[in-house]
This record gives sequence, structure tokens and C-alpha cells, in this order.
Amino acid sequence: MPDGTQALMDARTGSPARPIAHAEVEVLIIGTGFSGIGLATMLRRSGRHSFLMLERAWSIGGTWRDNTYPGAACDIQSHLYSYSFRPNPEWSHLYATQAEILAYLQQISDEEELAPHIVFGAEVLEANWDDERRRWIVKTDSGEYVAKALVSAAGHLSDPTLPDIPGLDRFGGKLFHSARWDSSHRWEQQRVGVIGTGASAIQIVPELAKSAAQVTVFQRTAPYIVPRKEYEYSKAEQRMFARLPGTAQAIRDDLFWDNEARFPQRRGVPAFIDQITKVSLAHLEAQVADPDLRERLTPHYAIGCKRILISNDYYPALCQANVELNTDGIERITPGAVETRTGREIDLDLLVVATGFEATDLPIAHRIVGRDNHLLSDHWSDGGRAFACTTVTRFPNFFVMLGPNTGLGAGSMIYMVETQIAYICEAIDYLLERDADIEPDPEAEEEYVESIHARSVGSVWLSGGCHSWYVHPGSGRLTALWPDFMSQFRAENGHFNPEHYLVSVANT
Ligand code: NA7
Repeated sequence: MPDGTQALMDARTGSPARPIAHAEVEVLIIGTGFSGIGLATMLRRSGRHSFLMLERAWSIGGTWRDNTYPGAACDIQSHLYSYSFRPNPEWSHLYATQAEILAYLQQISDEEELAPHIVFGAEVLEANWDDERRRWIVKTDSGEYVAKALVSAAGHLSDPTLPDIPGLDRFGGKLFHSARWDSSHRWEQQRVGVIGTGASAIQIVPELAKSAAQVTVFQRTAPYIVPRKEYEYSKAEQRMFARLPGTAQAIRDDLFWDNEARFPQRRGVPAFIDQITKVSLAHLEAQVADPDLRERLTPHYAIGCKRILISNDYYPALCQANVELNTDGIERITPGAVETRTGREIDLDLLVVATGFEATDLPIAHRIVGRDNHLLSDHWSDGGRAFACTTVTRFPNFFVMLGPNTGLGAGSMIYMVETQIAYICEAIDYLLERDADIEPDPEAEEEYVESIHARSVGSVWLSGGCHSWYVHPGSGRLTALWPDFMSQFRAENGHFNPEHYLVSVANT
């Protein structure tokens, strides 16, 4: 097995031996990314201390711990991509880097005293609802945990996916996925290949182009790219945000409504979609002079059907003499090269696989078993479905964060996370105060899922003529994204309402 593949399979960091533990708590949370840390903070602030977070790695941070590739940064503005209940006056730039976001999460974990609640190195192997005990029994590789309520905060961009390309496993050079970057590997002066041209690849390529001998970017589908507004906050501004939090809040509000105003693009409203298409194509024209390269970089689907990327340095990197955009298609991978469909062999020392994540068939769903041995991945065989995007029929006292239909084409996932936190905290209060078990009425779930589908019909995601992980390949339905305004998500899903639930209480 090449060492790259090995690196992909390895646990996130070292794995110190630990005793097998057992514990019973009110709430178990799987994961310590933005969803888990945020929910834990609010549980603790509301006086609930009986909870544990199960984390398979050895540090917190989720996707912001895992994605350490050169150039890793968020493409949503920092003052919006942060919790409203933990504003950070010290954001250095309009868009934060991975390291800055991870430090922000770590600081919250420290200051909110979450460490005693985290079990590191505890990968959930199976979570079973026990109808007699009316508890979730969660087996991990470091012990068994029991809880009244279970929250999956495992994320949808957490398990890398490898492309199904013949020979990938026989590549003899260095190979790793963008989300498992091996920082010990020196790629300077090497011949590097990058498979994929998504949000990760377009951040990686300009960094590689600075000092690799040769970079070959293997593109299957051209992305739309728009300019990235750069802005560094001055020390004076940061002091102002700290002393007058209302000024940072005003920025946050502006950013929120700016993003919200982009939603009509995704509905394909002509005036909106034409405007953003022009912006993107003008960016390409301004940055790429070579007509052949420009043609190959021109997308042939409706903008927004795939994520609109932001970058000022990707196109210029592709114009460098040491960088090639290859659009021939990959035939196979040999021990030393990528062979294209035109029969050309491109020799490589390093192959970076930036092909995204298992986002349509979430691996965690194969490990969660509800009432009557019902497996979550079976319930979701046609794509994720949940009432209020959060609860699932036949899965009592179970909540999923950033699961079905919670992704965004434009906007901050942290807003979605905070909405779900409020919903879940209210639901947990409800069920713990009554010692009740709750699950959504199947009819309510069905009605909700249909209302989401009705809203997604006609959107660029379904009608834009592209292939993306937003749409479930089996059902053809939009299962990853929320097909409405962010504010509408909060209006619908900001509060728990027991009316839509089947509620059972012990001895009744
Ligand atoms: P994405 O956005 O899923 O992008 C994956 C890229 O990999 C995309 O360009 C794919 O091309 C390409 N890909 C996938 N499989 C193959 C094969 N078999 N051959 C060639 N190319 C392939 O993942 P990212 O990590 O970039 O970004 C994930 C999210 O992070 C993003 O949405 C943001 O929310 C942040 P395709 O377009 O499918 O033709």
C-alpha cells in the first residue's frame, strides 16, 4: 500500500492507549467541530452538565482540524462564520485562515470549560436505541456510553472520498487526500498532480505553484470563480470591535443580508443569475489571456449549480509556466504517473486527491440504529430526510446537526448550526423534564421533506445542468442543501414544537 493511502486511513493524530470507559449521561454528542462545540457550550451555559462529546480524533475542530493543506481558508467572511454568542473582535482578515478558525474553536473549548466533557480517541462504532431501557447505547473503540439523547454532530464534510480511478491504489509516489495533508512531505521542486477543481483544490494549487517544479491540475468540470475581496482588519478596528461590540455586530448583520440577497441567484431569477454570471466570466477574462485555456475554464452549466468559488490567485496560477490545466480525463494511474484518455503519461512525485467528501451517504448513518433495528442509512437510502432537518422518525431522542438539507449555496453554516442548537436545546429540555421519548410523527416528517422538495424544484441545483453532491444520485432530489433563505430556516426551525412529535412517557 503506498504511504499516501496509508496516511489517508490513519487516525487523525497519534493514538495514546486509554482505558476502556463506561459512562451514563443525559446527552451524548458525536463530534467536536463547530456543531458539537457550539451545542456543548449552550448546554453548559444553560446549566446542563450531564453530557459527553465523543471525538474519534485526539483534538477538537472537525473539518478545521482536518483540512490543514497549504492555503486552507474559509470562503465565508469571518465575522459571519463565527458564533453570534462568541463574537471574535480579533479576526485578522475578512476571510479567516484554517489556523485562525481552529484557534478560535480551541479558545472557546478552553474558556467554556468543555475539556472535561470530551472523550478523545472514541470513534463511534455503533449507536443503538434500546427500547426497554429507553436509552441510546453507544459503542466506541474506547468504551460504551449510555444516554437519554443522542446528537450526531459528525458533519457532512468529515470523511474524505477517493475517486474510483483504476490504479489509484498502486501509485508509487506520495499520495494524500486534501483533507489528510502530510505536512512532513516536502513538495517543493517536485512534480505534483492535483485531481479536482473544487473549493479545496483552488486554494491548494496557487500554493503549490509557488515552488513545485511542475503542477498538473486534472479538471473534470470547470468551476465558476468570482473575485475574492481581500481585507485586513487593522489593530485599531479590532480594538473598536472589542470595546464597541455593536460595531462588529453591524458588520455581521451586513454580511448576513449580503449573503441572504444571493439566494435569488440559486432560484435562477434572471436578473440575479445574469449579474453573477457576468461577474464570474469577466473575472476569467481579466485573469486568463490565452483563449484556449479560457475556453477550457469556461463552465457549461448554470452558475450556482455547483458551489461558486472565490479566488484571486487560482487563474493566475494556471497561467504560470510550471502549471498545466489538463482536461483530457484520467484513464488510469500507473505506479509513477497519471495516464490521460489521450494516452499521455504525466510523471508525478506527488498526487494530491482533492475530490471532496462522503457527503451524500454519510458514513455515520451506517452506525446509528433506531427503534426496531432500523438503520439510519436505510431510512436515508434515497438521500437524507429529517423533520425540521433535525429529527428522524423511528429514532427517538436523536438529533442530527448539519445533516439533511442544511447546507448552503450562499451563507454561513454557523447560522444554521446556531438555529439547530436552539431547537435541540429546547427539545432536550422538553424530554428530560418529562422523562419522555420523542420522535417526529412520520406524517410530519413526510410533509416536511415534501415541502423541501417542492422548494428545490426549479432551483439551479436541480435544473442547472451540472452533477453535484448536493443531489442524491438515486432519488435525484436535493438532499444536501437548504433550498430557501437562511432566515427562513430559522423561522421554521428555530423552536421545538412538540405538536409534530410522538411523545411517550414511562408507564403511560
Ligand atoms: P468538492 O467541492 O466535492 O470538489 C471535488 C472536486 O473533485 C470536484 O472538482 C470534482 O469534479 C473532482 N472529482 C471528484 N471525483 C473525481 C474523479 N473521479 N476524477 C476527477 N475529478 C474528480 O470538494 P472540495 O474538497 O473541493 O470542497 C468541499 C467543500 O468544502 C466545498 O463545497 C465547500 O463547502 C468547502 P466534478 O466537479 O465532480 O466534475
